[in-house]
Amino acid sequence: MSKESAETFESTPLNEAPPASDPAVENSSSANKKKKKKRSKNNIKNISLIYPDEKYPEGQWLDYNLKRTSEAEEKYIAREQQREQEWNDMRKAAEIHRRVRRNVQNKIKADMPLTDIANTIEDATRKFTGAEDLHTMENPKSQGIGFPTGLSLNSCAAHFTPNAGDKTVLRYEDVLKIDVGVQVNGNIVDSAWTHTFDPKYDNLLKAVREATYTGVKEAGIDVRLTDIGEAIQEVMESYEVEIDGKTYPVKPCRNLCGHNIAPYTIHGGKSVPIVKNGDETKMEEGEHFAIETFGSTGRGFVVPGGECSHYARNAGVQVPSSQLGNAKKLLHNIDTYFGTLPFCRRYLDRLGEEKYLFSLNNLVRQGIVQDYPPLNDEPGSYTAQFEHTILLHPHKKEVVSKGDDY
Ligand code: HZT
Ligand code: MN
Ligand code: MN
Repeated sequence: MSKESAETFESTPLNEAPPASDPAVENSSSANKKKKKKRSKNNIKNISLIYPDEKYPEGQWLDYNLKRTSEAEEKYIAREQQREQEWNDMRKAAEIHRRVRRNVQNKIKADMPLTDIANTIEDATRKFTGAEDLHTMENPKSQGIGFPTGLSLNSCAAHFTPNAGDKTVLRYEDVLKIDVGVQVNGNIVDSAWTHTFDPKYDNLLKAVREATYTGVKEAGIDVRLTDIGEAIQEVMESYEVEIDGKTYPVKPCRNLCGHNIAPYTIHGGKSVPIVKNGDETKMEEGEHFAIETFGSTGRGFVVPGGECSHYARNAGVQVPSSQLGNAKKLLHNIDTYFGTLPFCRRYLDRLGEEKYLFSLNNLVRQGIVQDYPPLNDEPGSYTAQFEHTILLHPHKKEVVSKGDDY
């Protein structure tokens, strides 16, 4: 035994004396010897009587062999720390999301321009994350807006946000989906709700809120995506809504989905259906999912249409700069300020980009950038959405974006 370990051994009090109240102590006193002759000399009895609180002394603690620590153990510890960091980043983004939405919920009024609503949300996100000026940030992608604020009205279910000059004003009769993204180190919280002023839409909102909660309840490690869709569909279709004297069944928008979220990637490759679709792919431990459902008084099917505002760089598509022509500077700015995070035209305007539309369209045509046009159900219909981001921990799931509002 080495000198050091011998010292370690001696400094570790093993076989500590049992508690003073223990009968074993009394037993050893000579005064009691005659009196207690009938009791067992060796005090062998159920050990729980000696340790009534069931807390037993710890053994000797020794460090592992240094070599083993530096290999398997260190890798394990690093991965564990990275997971804790990721979860903490998600909780920071979620806390910001709750504060951003509380702020806009207190300000939203009929007759507000959608541009003002978007700026209220996005300015608050920039302040909370310390991402007010992308030009002076050391790492402009380290935290901030996760994706463009969705402000989709009525039959438009998703992916509308105003472009420059948009004059759309929110009206009392509108059904507005507000979809907000916050990211910290690329960990994106994606959560949305539906705002209405008129109580005539209450059953539509209730159907979709309950459908989303059902998706959250069904989600879990090893759960098949089609089974989540089936449960969502059943709840959604159990509702109807009467609007202006006409009764509508609430239909899921069957070609809209939830999705997993990977770092700096809003769509990680898995889609969570909101109808039974036969996809037997399973959710896995450690994944993050956006659980979102859309209900409609229309067809329950969306088509792309209208002016595009949302875009994102396609991950892994690299193109020689000789092929970029006029789009070279624009792509450089996209890579610098957004990477693979979705962005919108307003964010390019803010960076000082001008007359970029031709270049942007070229990048879309070449597959370097993906466009996400507005998604619309039939004209005159009403669509609603609720969405939460969940984390699949080993033994429980965390609805990280949950608030007291929804
Ligand atoms: C795309 C672009 C964005 C992801 C869902 C969604 C808003 O419809 C697989 C399933 C932001 C998000 C997305 F700018 N989309 N969640 N919140 N939109 S999606 C999709 O394209 S891909 C769903
Ligand atoms: Mn969303
Ligand atoms: Mn989403």
